[in-house]
Amino acid sequence: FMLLSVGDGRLELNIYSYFRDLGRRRCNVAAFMPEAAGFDGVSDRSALQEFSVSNSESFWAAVARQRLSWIRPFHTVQDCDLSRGEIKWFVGGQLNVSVNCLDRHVHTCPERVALIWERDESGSEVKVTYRSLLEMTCRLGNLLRRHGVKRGDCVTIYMPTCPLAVASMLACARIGAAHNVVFAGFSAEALAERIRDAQSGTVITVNQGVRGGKVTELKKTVDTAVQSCPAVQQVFVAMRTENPVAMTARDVAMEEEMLKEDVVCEPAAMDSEDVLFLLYTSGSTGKPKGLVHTQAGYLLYAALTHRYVFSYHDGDVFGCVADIGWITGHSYSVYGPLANGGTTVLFESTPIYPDPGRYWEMVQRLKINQFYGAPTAIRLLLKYGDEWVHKYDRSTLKTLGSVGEPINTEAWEWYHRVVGDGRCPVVDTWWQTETGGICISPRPSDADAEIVPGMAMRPFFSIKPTLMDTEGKVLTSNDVSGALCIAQPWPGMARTIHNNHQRFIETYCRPHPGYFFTGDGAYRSKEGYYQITGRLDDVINVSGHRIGTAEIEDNQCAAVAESAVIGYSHDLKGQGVYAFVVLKNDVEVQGAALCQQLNNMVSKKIAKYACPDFIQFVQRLPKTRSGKIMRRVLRKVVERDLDGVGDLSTLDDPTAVQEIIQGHGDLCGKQP
Ligand code: 6R9
Repeated sequence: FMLLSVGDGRLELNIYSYFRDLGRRRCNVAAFMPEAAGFDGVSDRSALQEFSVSNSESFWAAVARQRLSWIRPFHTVQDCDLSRGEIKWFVGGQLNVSVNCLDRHVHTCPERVALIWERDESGSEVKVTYRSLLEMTCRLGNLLRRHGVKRGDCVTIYMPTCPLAVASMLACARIGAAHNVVFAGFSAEALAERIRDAQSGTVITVNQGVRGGKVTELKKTVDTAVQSCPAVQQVFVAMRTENPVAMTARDVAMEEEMLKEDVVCEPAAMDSEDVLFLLYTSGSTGKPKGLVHTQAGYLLYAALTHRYVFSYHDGDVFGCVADIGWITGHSYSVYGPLANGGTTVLFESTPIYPDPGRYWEMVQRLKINQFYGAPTAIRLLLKYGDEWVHKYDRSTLKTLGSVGEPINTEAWEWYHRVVGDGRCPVVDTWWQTETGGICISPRPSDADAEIVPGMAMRPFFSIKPTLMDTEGKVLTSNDVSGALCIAQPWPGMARTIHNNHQRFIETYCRPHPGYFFTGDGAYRSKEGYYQITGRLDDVINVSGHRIGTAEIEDNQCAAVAESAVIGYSHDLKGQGVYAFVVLKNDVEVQGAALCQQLNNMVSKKIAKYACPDFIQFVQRLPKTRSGKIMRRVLRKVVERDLDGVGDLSTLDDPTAVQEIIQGHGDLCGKQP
């Protein structure tokens, strides 16, 4: 270099800047992700992305060694066959998830805050350090063990979002039991169905829940549920409020008993592919499916996406406002942040309690750096106006995230401009219970890389999205729409459906052999960015909650002969529920009373959010000659797109449609 610089000044300058840039790029990418230093030919971020896709094994092996703490190293990075639904990662490795989420941080920074519990009662947050969360987890692990919970057992958790719920999840992980968190808004019947399907012998709950200032009787709901779950031997009851509840011989006062336990609990050495948890979600049949996630791959994927999608750094306060009953709460309130040694907020309340400033007052008080929420809440808050946001200091915010459903441009712009003062990148993150963690999101990408409103845009490391046409052929060009598949396995993906591997294969592997089929449709723009267009199956998404139309239709009401439920676009909720109901011959229509009765049934069987917004009584449903209900036709009627109804010649009785159009007009004239 010195020699070259003699004589030709220009050459010196060029060569100097060449080496400087090279050094900087290398340095940058390794500073961004230390593992990258060991990847051949990876000198910038786009090369890193390409490397992760075309050398996914080397990529994940390096990340797994660097970011997880192993009891025994793995000998095989992956052993997968997507066409048979066989997925294994980090084979031969052993680790303990709770050790990865707690002990290793306790060694380096015991007093760091792990959880900030944002209780329903605003301004009464509780901070839990890593040391005390480990202690809580160990006591609980010992308590479960003393009560006979063994490695491989499944524990159902029916609790609001709170530190004891997190400790319960981690205690299961510590002793090698699987957890099955059921959203505390679900009814006794829905809970019972999930307890039975999971073959769970132990339930953990609280005396009462508190949300939006209202008390819910969670223990009573569990009492009702377990009446139809003969396998349940014990129910641990924590006290969320001071009100005593009736206890039976089966019940154990959790906090009291925890105090008697040791604060040290030997962690079980788990195989990478042992089950970490089941989580039920809706599919297109009446029966919810228990997706199974395993230890190492899930944890690693949650941790890496949390770190890179949100640009989470040490010391940041991460505020995911999802309930722990959903996958978002699992991956981004609990496992991702804790694996990264982060500080995570557990949000127990609602966006409008005590008023529509709740989120932003919380951001100010807790100094939140990354805020992760749902479009439905953003749309709701937008309607209350900007003042509720402006009242509070949001200068700590660095990244805003959105998840659960498509975010419309208006909501996106408001989130970006008003909440983030135009300073913070908004990441619209696409993923599913099945994917374990975020798969498509605008970040990570270069700091100045464009972000298009309402688009998830870019695949995460190693994710290879593929669009299929209606014939199942791969669409290779841009500016096309198709069925969204993922072309190669990644560590975070679900491994099976509990007790029903056949359904797993049929739902995700069979539609496009060799690919994982997501059930969503997507558009790939001219630039190659992805935009999710919605479900292709009979699943609707109400305020970010998945419900199968069949689950609602499955209600056994004596007056109903048959029904068809569809989703329609709804201002606030994203999608609303519209039910077409055919009554039995001898039933006299008592419109309002019957509607009330049907609504009660749905909220009893599933949850309140699944109740139809509209119930239209009809004489018959449009069907094909083979007897299949033509939902497409019903959707078009509700969307008032009569031209789009299309060819009705395959219908058994085309006049049914006329009657439905008429009835829809009458109903929607009456109901708002
Ligand atoms: C994480 C979660 C998954 C379904 C998914 C899709 C919809 C999620 C989205 C999105 C558009 C986004 N979805 N994120 N649609 N844009 N950013 O929500 O999991 O409850 O299993 O729902 O939600 O339809 O298939 P889950």
